[in-house]
Amino acid sequence: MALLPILSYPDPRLRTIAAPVKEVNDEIKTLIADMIETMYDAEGIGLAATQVDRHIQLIVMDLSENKDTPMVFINPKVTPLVDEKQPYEEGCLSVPEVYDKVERPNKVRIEALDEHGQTIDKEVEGLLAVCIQHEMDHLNGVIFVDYLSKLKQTRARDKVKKVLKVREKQGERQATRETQPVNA
Ligand code: K1U
Ligand code: ZN
Repeated sequence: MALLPILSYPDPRLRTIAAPVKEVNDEIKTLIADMIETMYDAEGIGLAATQVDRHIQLIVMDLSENKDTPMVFINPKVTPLVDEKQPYEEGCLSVPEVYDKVERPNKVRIEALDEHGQTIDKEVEGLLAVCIQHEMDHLNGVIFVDYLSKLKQTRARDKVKKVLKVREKQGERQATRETQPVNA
């Protein structure tokens, strides 16, 4: 299995519209395993293929406490079941350390295929409903900050730049430590 690099806002590749998956073959199964590993490593509860620069309709999620119940949604269709929208504080692995409230319907129907090609058809609420809508947005080239004001979007760009710089420096320091002899 492999950790995949996650695209960061405002990378234009995050705006790509995902194409349907034609067949759940070995290549897709490897991508699913890699996306699940990448989601756990990044401490996320969801990940869309768009975020790892694969532009196909594939989402992985795990909302369990022990991070041992991954869910896979292939070619998902999400239908709101209520008119009313509720605010929820969202985050995004492509917009690190930025959190803000987005309003979405709190109950939806998910129709999709799982990793075995079996049909999923269920009604969900709460965080699962919020998360699947957030991930569906990724497949359609939409990022949660698009729902925020222009000022907040500018702040989000600046924040992501800063976070990436810090992470780069941390990575360099770590690499230096690893190449130095133990007694140096
Ligand atoms: O798509 C992503 O980037 C994953 C994203 C999913 C998500 C979280 C919260 C609301 C909607 C969608 C994340 O996993 S962000 C990191 C996270 O674990 C988290 C952040 C805020 C609230 C709950 C979880
Ligand atoms: Zn996201």
